[in-house]
Amino acid sequence: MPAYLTVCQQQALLADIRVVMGAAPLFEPAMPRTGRPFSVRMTNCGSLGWVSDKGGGYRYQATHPQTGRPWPPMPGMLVHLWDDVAGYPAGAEACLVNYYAPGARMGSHRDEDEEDRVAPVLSVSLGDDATFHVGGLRRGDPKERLVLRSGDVFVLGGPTRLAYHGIDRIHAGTSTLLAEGGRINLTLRRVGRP
Ligand code: MD3
Ligand code: FE
Repeated sequence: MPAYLTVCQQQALLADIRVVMGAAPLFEPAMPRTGRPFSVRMTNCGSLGWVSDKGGGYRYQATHPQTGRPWPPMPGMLVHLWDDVAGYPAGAEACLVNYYAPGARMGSHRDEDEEDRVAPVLSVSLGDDATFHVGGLRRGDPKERLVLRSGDVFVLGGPTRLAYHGIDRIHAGTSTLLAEGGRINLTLRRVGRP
């Protein structure tokens, strides 16, 4: 849903996310086994958050990996967004906040750490444009590329829910929403089966 959020709504949502990042600072996730750091920094809000590190691998947990505190609550705007567009009877449990500085990227992967694969994943883009790719259920399947812009909301449901996808690059300087530049992506997820 291109330009689903007005600039005013993007600013209000960003203010809420700044509060989240104040309580739950961005951390540097790392690959399982190798410990290689991601170029994307992350935090979460909601009852569960997605984390990854060398020893523990990909997982959802109720607390911040560095502060040990529970994740801050999901802002009301995101609760309402999920209720308006997810078309799912149960609420989102996790909102993963990804911060891409210019130059950061996210390699092709599938979101498969959720027990509930029926609920959609909902993505909100804030800040600089990004080139996004989505393929099929196999890594080698042909990929489609599109640009995600600030205010776009993407609903990943049905067969696309388990498709390979990633972020190829951030187009620095294409938005003034974030004073520091770069891009924030929010993904709202249902983790457990209702
Ligand atoms: C397609 N984030 O956090 S959001 C992720 O822009 C992630 O930060 C990207 O991939 C980002 O896991 C892409 C759009 C998105 C999210 C989930 C999907 C696309 C998807 C699940 C299946 C297929
Ligand atoms: Fe993903």
